[in-house]
Amino acid sequence: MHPARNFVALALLAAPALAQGFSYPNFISTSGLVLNGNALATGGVLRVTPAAASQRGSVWYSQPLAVAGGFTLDMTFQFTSQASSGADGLAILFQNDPRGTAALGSATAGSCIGYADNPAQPAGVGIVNSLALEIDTYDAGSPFFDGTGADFSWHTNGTGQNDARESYSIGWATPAVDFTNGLVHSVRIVYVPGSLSVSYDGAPLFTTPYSFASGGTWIGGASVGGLNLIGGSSLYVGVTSATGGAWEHNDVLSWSFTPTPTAPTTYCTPGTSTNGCLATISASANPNLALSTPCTISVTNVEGQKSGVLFYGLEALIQPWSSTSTSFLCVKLPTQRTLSQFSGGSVSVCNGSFTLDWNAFQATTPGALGQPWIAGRRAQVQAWYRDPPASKSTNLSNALTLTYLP
Ligand SMILES: [Ca+2]
Ligand SMILES: [Ca+2]
Repeated sequence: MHPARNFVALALLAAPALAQGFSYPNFISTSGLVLNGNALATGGVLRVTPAAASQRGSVWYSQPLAVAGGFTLDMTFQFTSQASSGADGLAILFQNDPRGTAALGSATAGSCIGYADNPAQPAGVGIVNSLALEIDTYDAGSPFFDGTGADFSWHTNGTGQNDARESYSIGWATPAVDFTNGLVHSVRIVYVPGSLSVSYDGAPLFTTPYSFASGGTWIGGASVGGLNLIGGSSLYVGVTSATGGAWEHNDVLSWSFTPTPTAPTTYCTPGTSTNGCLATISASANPNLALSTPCTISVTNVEGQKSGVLFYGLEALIQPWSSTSTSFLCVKLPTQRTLSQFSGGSVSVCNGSFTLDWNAFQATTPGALGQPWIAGRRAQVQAWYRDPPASKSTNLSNALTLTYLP
């Protein structure tokens, strides 16, 4: 097979699994998204509402996505062209409303941010059976009583119509750097059953107890129930916005959603050693922040009596090891090496192995790449070993993705 064609085919087959997730580095294409109301894509940006009075928009990924086992959602956003201090911000939504990908909240107040009912109006249209993270840019008075005009706030009303009144919040925080300053900011949501963690501009901001199954607690102290999930595990994921008598461009610049793998996953393909060995990597479980879950990495089917090393990076990037090698480098630089190892076993036989206690390495290597780890962060791990007759005198295993759990 032609080497270049071989590489392309392998790269396509071996890419990390992104099943049931999405990634939009920009919105030059909105393929896979459903835009409602005044939402539009312009210049590679998703403008959920434009800077004009009384706008309303929602954007949904077209398929329900698995949420129940945990996920990581990343978004970059920007508020510009503010009039009358700017309004009303964005809300990130998780919902199973009967309207599906047509769901859109009340038009009667910008403070509903495109998802909520307006309690001052009869016959509301708040998105039912939903959880919202407001990125709220407008400090409204009665009946909403926002905490501030620049806060994140989680809102839910269980299976009923969601509500933007602050009494329906289950947790909120105001970041030190105001997201209404016209600059691009980032938010990351990590959900593990029982907790919602929000990071802002790369630093942890606040964590809220919540489970889609059992709900949470409103800030006033009363309990609120969970949601009815699609097929018991999934919800529509989207973003909404609205403006009223004050306005701004409420823009999303990039957006991704990744369900948490319940187990470590592998990708890429092992190189074939001189004696036909295919070194294969695996791990016992994903690590957690407290390093309390054993995480043992094993590389088996290694050629016997070879020295090697396990190494890792923070992103996957699959590239040929050399033009004549059967191996691929599957980890993007920079990388972190662990200690050199010896494969044991017998000469010319595929019975060697390497092993790494991930937790022990992290605990005994302060400042190692990736530290301090945060929930949802991934490590891409691979093994390299000596094989003198081979191209570059070395070969590599396939690769492993670990995802940090809280
Ligand atoms: Ca508000
Ligand atoms: Ca609010």
